[in-house]
Amino acid sequence: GLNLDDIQADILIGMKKMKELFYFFGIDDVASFKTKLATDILPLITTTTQMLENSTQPITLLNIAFSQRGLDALNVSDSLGDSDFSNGQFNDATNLNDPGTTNWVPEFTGTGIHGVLLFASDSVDNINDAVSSLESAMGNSIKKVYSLSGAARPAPNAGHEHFGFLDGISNPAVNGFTSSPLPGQSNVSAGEILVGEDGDSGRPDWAKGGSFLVFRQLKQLVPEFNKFLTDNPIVMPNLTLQQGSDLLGARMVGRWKSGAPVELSPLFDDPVLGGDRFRNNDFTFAETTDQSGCPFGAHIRKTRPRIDLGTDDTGRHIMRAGIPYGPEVSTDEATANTTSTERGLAFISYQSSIGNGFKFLQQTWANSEFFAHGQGPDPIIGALKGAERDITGLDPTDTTKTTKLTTDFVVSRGGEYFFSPPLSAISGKLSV
Ligand code: N7H
Repeated sequence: GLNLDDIQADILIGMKKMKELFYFFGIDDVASFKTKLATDILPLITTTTQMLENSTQPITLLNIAFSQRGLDALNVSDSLGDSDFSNGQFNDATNLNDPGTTNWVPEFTGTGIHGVLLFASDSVDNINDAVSSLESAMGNSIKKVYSLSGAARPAPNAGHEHFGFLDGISNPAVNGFTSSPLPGQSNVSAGEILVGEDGDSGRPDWAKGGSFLVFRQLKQLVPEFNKFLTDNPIVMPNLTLQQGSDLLGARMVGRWKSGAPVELSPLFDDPVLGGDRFRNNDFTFAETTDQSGCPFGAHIRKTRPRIDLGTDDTGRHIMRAGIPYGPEVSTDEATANTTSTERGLAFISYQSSIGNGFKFLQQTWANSEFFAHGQGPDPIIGALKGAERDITGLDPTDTTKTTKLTTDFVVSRGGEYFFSPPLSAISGKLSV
């Protein structure tokens, strides 16, 4: 079975707290860092076992992950067997169809990021306390290169991402970990998320129970997205203009803001359904050419096609653990329909293979104009290097109609590929 004392907390459960800080660091003094990794960081790392009960969670949760450059700095020469990880995300920007790297956070384009510390807690004060005490313990062995603060949105939008949609609904159930999968949840072998576990092979022994962590800072143009919906309501006799705009947004995502799937509630939101975890994921997609349920191109259909591929056993599952960053839309921004302060999603996914997980979903599914029904790219995250995205199927009254998206409402600001090691590697291989 899985050794839950050895697996970091964020991977299988997610360090779900109101606040999270991503602290990207470089290693300056390797010998000193190795010593302190074992003595000062290891005791603070939150395990999956600890995460299972509120009573065993520390005030501030901590996880750590390393980039390939970080492993190189630590003189770890074993290959983890993942070429995307080894090459780093900056070298993947073109493959991912990012609109160039001028939008990238400069620190993600350089070579200075060796690792990331993930701090999560109920308050920013708690996190700041944990950061300063860790910084003083680490002394000059590391330096901060960049950081990003994430926060759940204020009530009543906690749990919703910045476009307004409930997030964190659909993550896979992991064999040997998830005791009672929810209706409609995918079931994956542990090796689809964790390296060296059932279904995954070819890794060094010390990596078993670890997982590749994909970090992406995804800027969201919220006022622009809202304006697009307002300008392009789906016109149906029984809908007001506002309802028509809401319907377009729901069909782009595949869910209403409450989380209710459009496949089950095609024309109007159903907040009771959206909030019911026993029902809100319990569906598959019907092969209707009229796309009267969920559009072929909707974000959740692109990223998890369910029956579209004939089986859900696709080997293309990720565990998502992101959190919003940036402030709420201001009145000025809403009035001007223009973003002036950056906000978005600090996207995190865990998988045992970046090429089968995040990268496959982004590159082969979301960006593709033809997968799975030839409807164009994903209207939320699909990218064509900044070019116009033409999508059919969003208007249920005429599925041949092309919706032209001249703006990317989600813009990559880059990120990095990391490996989240098991605790036994933190005390062993990485610190000796
Ligand atoms: Fe997505 N959104 O608000 O529109 N996503 N996503 N995502 N996403 C999901 O099911 C969103 C991104 C997946 O199992 C929901 O938990 C936004 C990337 C997958 O049915 C919503 C951004 C990738 C699923 C959003 C973003 C994915 C999923 C429904 C960027 C991978 C589960 C809530 C800013 C490459 C599909 C839920 C399933 C769900 C949104 C990014 C993948 C609301 C705004 C980059 C696999």
